[in-house]
Amino acid sequence: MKLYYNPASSYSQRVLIALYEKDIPFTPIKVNPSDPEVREQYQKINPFGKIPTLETDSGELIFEACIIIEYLDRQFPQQPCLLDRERMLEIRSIERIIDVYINGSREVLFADSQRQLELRGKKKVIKARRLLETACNFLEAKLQDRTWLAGEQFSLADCTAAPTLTYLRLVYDYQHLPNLTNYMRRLESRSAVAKVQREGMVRMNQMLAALPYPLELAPLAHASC
Ligand SMILES: N[C@@H](CCC(=O)N[C@@H](CS)C(=O)NCC(=O)O)C(=O)O
Repeated sequence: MKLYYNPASSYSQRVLIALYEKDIPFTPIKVNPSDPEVREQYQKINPFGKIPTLETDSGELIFEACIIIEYLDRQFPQQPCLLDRERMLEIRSIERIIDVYINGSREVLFADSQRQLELRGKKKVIKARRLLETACNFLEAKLQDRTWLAGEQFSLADCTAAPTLTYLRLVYDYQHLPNLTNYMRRLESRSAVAKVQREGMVRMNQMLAALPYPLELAPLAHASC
């Protein structure tokens, strides 16, 4: 099984977390779709030019991070079970909320942070920030009485949340939300998440250094007792 990915890509990281959590062997193939030559070749594998893509041993190509994780969970039933049937709807709904409202808004805020000052903060950005705040508050409420986003078992929703909430700290510091902040600390204490963060850091730091307007990951403050 081959995974076409990039260590700094948050969508790739979702899948890597699932692979590491389940200890599934795979062949990693690093791709940089922003290189035009690489992109042209890669589009023969994924016509959208998006990473990640999973190629199964029978040559089937699977696109979209959440579908790849679903495939892995079906084929490799070992723990953790990432899409528990009983919690399926909630897991999927949280995954969508993170992908669309948190990650989507994060991308809008990121693009805005790289515009000239006088061009920033337009209507679309204000709307994105509102959606982002609503989605973070939604997760904060979910985490009131549970360890992971869909209950006591680590799931697809958490594979999606870990890289998204890491990169979110570039443009939005959510540490006024204690449940979400403590949840991020719990995520970082999982070896699969820590490994993915370590592997992505080098490339991410290179990308941050090349930005016209500098950004930094807001560090997670230490937990108060
Ligand atoms: N909906 C896709 C999104 C994947 C995606 O946007 N990947 C980014 C990297 S994080 C990418 O390939 N960007 C290159 C491009 O858009 O050309 C998924 O869930 O896998």
